[in-house]
Amino acid sequence: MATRELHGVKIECVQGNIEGQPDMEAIVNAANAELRIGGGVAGAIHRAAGPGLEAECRPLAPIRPGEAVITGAHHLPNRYVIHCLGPVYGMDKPSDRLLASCYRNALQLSEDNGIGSIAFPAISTGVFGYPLEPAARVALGTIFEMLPMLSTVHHIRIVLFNSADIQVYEQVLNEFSGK
Ligand code: AR6
Repeated sequence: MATRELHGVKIECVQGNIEGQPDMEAIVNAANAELRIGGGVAGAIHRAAGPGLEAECRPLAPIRPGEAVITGAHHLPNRYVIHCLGPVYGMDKPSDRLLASCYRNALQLSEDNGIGSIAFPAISTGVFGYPLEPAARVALGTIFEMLPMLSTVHHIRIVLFNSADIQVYEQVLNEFSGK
């Protein structure tokens, strides 16, 4: 686990499961355009939330790459789920700008809803094929850029599924925070 505190915001990278973060007010879904159950992060979140989540999502779909929408969390222990559609790497272009929009829009929705804590997965780095290190640079770079603008969000967590992934994020976090 790596933790930094900057502009009064705690930023941490942890290994774990996105649907097992009960202390976070919001969790982010690496969604599909239709906001349906799917695999990976979306599958884990929808299974844990129950069918009410898909029902709430239906009128909000479809969304475009880079966009984010917010719903309740149903049977999850959190208060909100923020659904982001990441870019399919090499197909939805420019992929870096679209991926940055996901993080920016999710943080903006958090501010608009008075959310204090938010956990992100590594959006687009699974089925959507975004290479991990460039994705980590976009994710953390966008989060760092937003820090001075945040007032309600005071805790940001990135949840990585496996130990190789967390090493990459820790290295990028160290670089960005000058350690
Ligand atoms: N908790 C945290 N991270 C996870 C989990 C989990 N439970 N499961 C996978 N990861 P992905 P994408 C990691 O494929 O690339 C879906 O089927 C995974 O190792 O979930 O944005 C949707 O329906 C990877 O590093 O999201 C969409 O169609 C990262 O989370 C499509 O896949 C993202 O993997 C979205 O693709």
